[in-house]
Amino acid sequence: MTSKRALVTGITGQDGSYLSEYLLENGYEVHGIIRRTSTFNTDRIDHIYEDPHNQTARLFLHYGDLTDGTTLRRILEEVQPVEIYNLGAQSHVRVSFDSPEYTVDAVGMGTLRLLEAIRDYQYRTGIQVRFYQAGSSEMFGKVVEVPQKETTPFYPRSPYACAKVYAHWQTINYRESYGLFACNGILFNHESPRRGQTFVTRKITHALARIVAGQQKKLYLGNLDAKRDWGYAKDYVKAMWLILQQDEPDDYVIATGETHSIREFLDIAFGYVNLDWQDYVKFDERYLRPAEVDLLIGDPAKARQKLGWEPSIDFRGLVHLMVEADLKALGLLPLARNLAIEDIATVRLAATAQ
Ligand code: NAP
Ligand code: F7E
Repeated sequence: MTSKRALVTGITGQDGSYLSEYLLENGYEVHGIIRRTSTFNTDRIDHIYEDPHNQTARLFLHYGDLTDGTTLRRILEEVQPVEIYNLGAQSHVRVSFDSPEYTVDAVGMGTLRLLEAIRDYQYRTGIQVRFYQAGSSEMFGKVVEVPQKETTPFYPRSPYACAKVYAHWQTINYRESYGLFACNGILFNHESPRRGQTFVTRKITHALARIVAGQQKKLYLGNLDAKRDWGYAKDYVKAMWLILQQDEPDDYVIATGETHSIREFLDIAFGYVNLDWQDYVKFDERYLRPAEVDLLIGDPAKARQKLGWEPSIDFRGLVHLMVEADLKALGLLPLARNLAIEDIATVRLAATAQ
């Protein structure tokens, strides 16, 4: 058994999958907590999963849930990790207004259950466990300072964000009360081709590819004026790891320092295939939130200085990367760029016929 053993909640999510890849590349044994579902939910990690009977296997999965404290304790005892990354969450802000109790249980109480389990485990064994809490820029909500940094006061505007604030302060509380090596990453929006399809960036790029392929005619969206600081998920999981490698536990904002509206995202995405998004995008009020977060822009100065962390890709590059991945998934790359939509359909037919 390697001494570099990590436990990841939310391993089947966007970040969990990239983080697991990164940890495996860096010699870790990775243990992930997955939820039992009636259909498979491991698509994002299937490519790194190996039969546990193989001597070479270094990724192991355990059934559990952040709402089930007994199981979390059992897994902690069994795995004996040196690092825990708490990425599990009902992470959709709009959905948190529909299911506030469940969201707060998984996000807020789930974090407390893990911290309590670690506290007892550390007290009993004397083994130090480093803990990473997946905090969110949503905690800044109705922002009181621009750009937002580690010291900016929180003003959460959704059940999800309120639960993340609770988890943030519990993480600090356990650090100060019991000497846990517990850290908060305050991560601004980060996206990728693995982003869930109900988040706005992926919803756009996925729909765009389907429009180009002739499989969809319209895209229904909510508020296009909100501004977000969007980075690339692969860069952000590296920051999580760096946070746990420091001499002292601390909290860090991870962001690009740039902000863009949904309209700008649409301009670049549809522009990639020479389409005007206004011809396709329609408004649907069901995608509005009872309270919106209008503007987020982070100041990553502390992360740059202390962690040596930098984003590797700019906004335009991120949008292109996501558009290309969705076009590719439908067999529309590299042929789609700079063609009229009628020509793309023809070229695609030709390409699939080859
Ligand atoms: P995601 O794609 O939605 O993944 C969430 C993960 O949590 C999935 O593996 C999901 O499992 C799991 N999960 C949900 N409910 C759970 C429960 N009750 N018990 C155990 N696991 C549960 O989210 P993400 O984008 O990777 O984000 C990772 C973390 O960072 C989340 O905590 C999120 O709130 C936070 N965050 C994300 C961003 C961002 O921009 N992506 C920014 C700041 C913070 P299933 O696959 O079974 O659903
Ligand atoms: O919305 C607007 C929406 O759902 C972004 C999560 O990872 O990042 C994410 O939360 C903006 C909002 O992400 C649609 O109103 C318009 O202003 O992609 P989103 P989010 O709410 O910023 C933070 C940092 C997290 O921590 C969260 O876990 O886009 N918007 N029309 C729309 N949003 C969605 N989802 N769908 C629409 O049709």
